[in-house]
Amino acid sequence: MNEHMTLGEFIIENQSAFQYSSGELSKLLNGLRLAAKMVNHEVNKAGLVDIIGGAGEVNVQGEDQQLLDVFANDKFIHSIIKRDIACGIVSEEEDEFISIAGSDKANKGKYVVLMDPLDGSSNIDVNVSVGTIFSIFRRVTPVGTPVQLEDFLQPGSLQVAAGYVVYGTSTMLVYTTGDGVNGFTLNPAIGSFYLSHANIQIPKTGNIYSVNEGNYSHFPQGVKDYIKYCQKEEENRPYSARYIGSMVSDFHRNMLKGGIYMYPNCTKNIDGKLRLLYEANPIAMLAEQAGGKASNGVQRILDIKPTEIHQRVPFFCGSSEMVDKLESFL
Ligand code: AHM
Ligand code: MG
Repeated sequence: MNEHMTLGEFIIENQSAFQYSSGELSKLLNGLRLAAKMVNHEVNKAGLVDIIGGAGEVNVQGEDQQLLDVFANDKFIHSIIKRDIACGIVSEEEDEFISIAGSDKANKGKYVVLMDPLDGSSNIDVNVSVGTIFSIFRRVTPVGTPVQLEDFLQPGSLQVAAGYVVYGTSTMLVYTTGDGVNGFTLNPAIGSFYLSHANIQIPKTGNIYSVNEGNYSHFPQGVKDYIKYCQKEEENRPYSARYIGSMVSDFHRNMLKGGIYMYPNCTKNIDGKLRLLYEANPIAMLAEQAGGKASNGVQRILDIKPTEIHQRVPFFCGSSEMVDKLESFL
C-alpha cells in the first residue's frame, strides 16, 4: 500500500470493495473528513480564542454544553447535509433526530449518520485530547420517504461504516467500512490526512486497564473482582492503569497497545454512562474489525437492538482475551 496515500485517495480506491458501492458512502465519508479538519482547526486554537467554556445550555443528557461541542455539532451537521447523501442524523447534542429534508418531505438519501461530535469535551479546557465518533447505517424505510425513528434504531451489527477522529498530539481519523480498520494522520501544514496506520490489529491481550476507578465502590461485584485481578502480582500482572477520560483517546491507545476500556453500570449510572448508538456501537465495530471485542458484560454490543436514540449501555471493549476474562467475572 502506498505510504503517501491520502484519505481522499484511499476512500476512492477502496470504494469498489464496499458491498453497496455506488460512490455515495464515499461522498459522505469525505464530508466527515472535511468537518473533522474544521473542528481540528478550532480545537487547536482553544485557549487563544474565546471558544473554551460553557455555551450556557444543557443538552438532553443533562450535561453542560461546551462552546466547542456546539461548534463541532454545527460543522458536522452542515457538512453531512451539504453532501445530500444522508436522510437523517442523530447527534449527542440534539434531543430529537434530524430529518434532513424536513419531517414531512420525501428524502432521497440512503444513509443515516449517528454521532458524538465532540466526545470528552470536558477535557478541552485543560488541553487534553478529545474526539468525534460516528456511525453510519443504510436506512430501513424506503428511499424517497421521510426518515423514521426505526432507521436509527438498528443493531450495531448492521452498521456500514464507523469511525472516530482523535484530536490529540496529532490528529487522526480512524475508520472502517467492514473490511478492516485504517488510520490516517493529519499533516497540518498541508491540511491532508495521510494513511499512517494500515490494517490496524488490536493485540489479543495487553497490560492496560482503563476505568474511572473513582467509582469503584459503586461497581458491580464482578467488575470489582476483575479490577483486583488486574492489580494482582502474578504472571504478567499487575497491569497498568491508564484513564484519560476521553473514550476515543483511551480506546485508541488500547487498540494500538492492547488493553481493555471499561465503563460499567454502577449505582450512580444504573445503565452505564456511554450511549449505545453513537459511542458504544461505532467503537465496538472498530474493535471487532481490528480483531478485538466489545460487550455489555453479558452480550455482544453489536447484537443489542436499541429502543431509544440516547440510550446508555455498560461498555467493556478492547483486546479479545481481556474482554473474555472480564466477562468470566460477571
Ligand atoms: P461525553 O460524551 O459527555 O464527553 O461523555 C463521554 C466520556 C467518555 O469519553 C469518557 O470515557 C467518559 O465520558 C468519562 O466519564 P467519567 O468522567 O465519568 O469517567
Ligand atoms: Mg460523548
